[in-house]
Amino acid sequence: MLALNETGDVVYGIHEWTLKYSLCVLLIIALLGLAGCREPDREANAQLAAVDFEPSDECHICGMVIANLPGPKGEALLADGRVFKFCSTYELFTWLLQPENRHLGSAVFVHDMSRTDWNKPDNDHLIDARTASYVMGAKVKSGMGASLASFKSKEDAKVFMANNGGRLLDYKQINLDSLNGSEDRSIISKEVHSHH
Ligand code: CU1
Repeated sequence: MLALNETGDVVYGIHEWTLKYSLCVLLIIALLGLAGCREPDREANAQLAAVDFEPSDECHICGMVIANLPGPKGEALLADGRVFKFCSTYELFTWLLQPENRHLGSAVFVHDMSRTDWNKPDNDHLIDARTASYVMGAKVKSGMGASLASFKSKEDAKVFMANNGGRLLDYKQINLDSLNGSEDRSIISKEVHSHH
């Protein structure tokens, strides 16, 4: 409903304004609704994004500067927003598998070592730890504990294993027994500790 005022300008009738206002309100409600829907997702752990490792980050367990150590790293994100970072996948799992922490990790990330430099794993290659494949006890230098190399693809894990030894595990097969059962643990731990 358009009309001309005395000076000849087009003015909107009240109905146009009401309609536009109503559309705006509807749009805002729709956007709020979408935002509201995302919240339960986050808590249910679907869509948390990996958090970058920073050069000064220290390991939640051993306190060492994570960037100074070779091999894949791990991090656990909690529903309440806390982020725990670890100097090695081994220490991530050691923490994750403690009875009191078992249900805390809302999202867990590790490096895909087929895509990044072993000595300086890159933030761009953090992957969901729960669907990753692992090679335990390979003959490579890692952060604290046994080397537990993580890969997005099982095929890449097998190639790595063929070159470096170790045995293939998936996420669910990693438990405190498999962590403690690695023959290489004592050797590699000594090697890392001797740098102190
Ligand atoms: Cu550590």
